[in-house]
Parts: sequence; structure tokens; C-alpha cells
Amino acid sequence: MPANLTPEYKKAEELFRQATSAAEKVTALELMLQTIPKHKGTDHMQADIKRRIAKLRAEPTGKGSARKKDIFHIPKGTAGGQAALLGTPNSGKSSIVAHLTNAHVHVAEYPFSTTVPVPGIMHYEDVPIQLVDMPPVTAGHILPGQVGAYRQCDLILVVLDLSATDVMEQWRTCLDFLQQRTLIRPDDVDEDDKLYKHLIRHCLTVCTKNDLAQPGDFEVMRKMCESRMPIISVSVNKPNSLACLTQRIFEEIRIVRAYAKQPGKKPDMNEPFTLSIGSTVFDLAHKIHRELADKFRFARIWGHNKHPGQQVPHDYQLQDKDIIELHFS
Ligand SMILES: Nc1nc2c(ncn2[C@@H]2O[C@H](COP(=O)(O)OP(=O)(O)O)[C@@H](O)[C@H]2O)c(=O)[nH]1
Ligand SMILES: [Mg+2]
Repeated sequence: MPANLTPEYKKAEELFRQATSAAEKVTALELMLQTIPKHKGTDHMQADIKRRIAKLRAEPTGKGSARKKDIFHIPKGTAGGQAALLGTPNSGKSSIVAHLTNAHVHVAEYPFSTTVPVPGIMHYEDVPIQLVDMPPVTAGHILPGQVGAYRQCDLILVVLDLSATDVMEQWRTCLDFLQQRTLIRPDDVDEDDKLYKHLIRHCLTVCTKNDLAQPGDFEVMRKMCESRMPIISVSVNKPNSLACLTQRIFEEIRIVRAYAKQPGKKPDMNEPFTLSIGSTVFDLAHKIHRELADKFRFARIWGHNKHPGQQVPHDYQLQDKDIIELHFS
């Protein structure tokens, strides 16, 4: 029986060919498995894909193993979200990370000064967010594994040097990079195509060095980019614009905070739990007490548009800064 492979499957195969790290390969193989037509004629292919996934998963990675460590696999740790920077050489990526976090990054006037990813933590109010400084991308140069770092983050910051004469070219290089690796939706793919939903990443364009740019430069870039992703203009020499950037990163990373409260006690306002926008009180219960989640009955809430202590069901969607008291049976 002919396999009758679909264009989606062929695209997934193409992603597999481009993959340079084990994590990327597994993502592509999973996608191949999802999109392969399911009938007798593809049974052996399905089995083969499953075998390849299992093999890649079983391969040792990380410290102390024979295999080389994937330097682009950056654990998020306790941060509420992770944003990775993307841009051509000298666009100002390291400067942003240097100004917003405690990371020791290398800022230099010459290109290719950043050769490995460097994570640092910035704070928006009480939410720690990890920023990852990255080596540059150019039309012809990409380090093995680099795409993996972008695939796993919550937000990509596309950094453009607004003061440079080649700012349009920078945008084109970044856009091509993102589309070719399916990190943003390719032009010919429908907006609610499920297949691409877990591959694509949310992006924010950050035009830097606006202290050196000409009036009107930002407007031109805004018109160019905003149909694809939100855009903001900053200068690391202007503290106000850095404060705006911090807030914007928090907003675009799309998380909500919830403070846990035990019955009869004051809430713990020191460390919020962070969940993606759209999460429910049940998701919170699962996050806090994984083993008790089945016994979750209801929650009481102190928050937006609710009476203090009002009871809410499992599927209540958390709003930022809700205080939640969980009740189990
Ligand atoms: N005037 C000005 N210079 C900046 C700004 N951001 C970065 N730079 C300079 O641009 C150069 C390249 O910055 P860097 O952060 O190393 O770029 P990267 O290669 O993308 O990491 C350095 O000389 C920085 O001092 C800014 O907002 N304003
Ligand atoms: Mg750098």
C-alpha cells in the first residue's frame, strides 16, 4: 500500500533533517508520528519513528556522561518564564541582558563576542524571569543546537539595532531564521493549524539604541513588524525605557501569578506561583500538590471581580495576583 505522505509529514521530515540536537530531533520525530497517515501501509514507518524516539530519549546527556553536553539546553530553574534573545551581531543583545540581570555577559563593539548562551535573572515586581543572551545569528551561520534553545523558551526577543543603516536587513535575517525553523508561523500555514501550535514561539521585537536613531526610524520598523509580532523601542542608556521593556517582557511571556493561602491563615505574599495565562485553579492544585490533585474539591479566592473568599470551581481561570485557598477532600 502506498504511504501517501502529506505535506505536513514532509515538513516534519524537513525539520528532522535540520535538527542539530537530540531535543530538536525528538520534537521533529514526534511531529512526524503525529502527521503520518495512519494505515497499514505506514505501520513499519510508524514503528521505526517510535524506535528512533526511544533511542534518542535513552541516550545519556549532560554531566558525567560520555555524550557531549548540549550547551543550548538551559534549565529554567525556579524562574516564572524564560526569554531568549535573537539578533544579528552587535545588535545589542548582551547589553540588554547586562542591564536587566546579574549575568556576566560580554558587551563589545566587535561582532561575535558572545559564543555561548548566558542566562541571567531579571525581576518584574516579584516574578523572576530568565533572560538568555545568545550568540548571534547571521544568514549563513548558526551554531549546532542553537535552535533548541529557542524552541524551549517561552518568548523570543528579536533584537534589532535601530540606529544601524542595515536594520531592514537585520529584520529579514531574523525573520528568515524564525520561519525556516518554524519558530514562527510560515506564511502558508493557517493561524489555528494545530500541528504548528506547539512548535512556534511567541516573539517580541526589541529595537535597541534608540538614543542613536533618527526620528521616524522606529515608526518605519513598527509598520514593518507589527503584523507579525509586537514591537518596542528601547535604549540601555535610558532607565525609563528599560523599565518599560521589563514590564513588556512580563506581559508578553503571558503568565499569571497566584498566591497560596492556607485556611485560617494569611496568604504567603512572598513567592507567587506562576502559571501560563489560561491556567485554572485545578492546574494550580496540580502544581502545588501533584499527589493530592485528584482530591481537589474547590478553591476560595480573593481577587479580581470576586467577593473576598468566594468559592470557585475547578475550571476557574486564574487572574494575575489572585490569592487562592485550596480545599481537598
Ligand atoms: N548608544 C547605545 N549603544 C548601545 C546600546 N545597546 C548596545 N550598545 C552598544 O552596541 C555595541 C554592541 O552591543 P552588544 O550588547 O555587545 O551587542 P550583541 O553583539 O548583540 O550582544 C556595544 O558597543 C554596546 O555598548 C544602546 O541602547 N545605546
Ligand atoms: Mg553579545
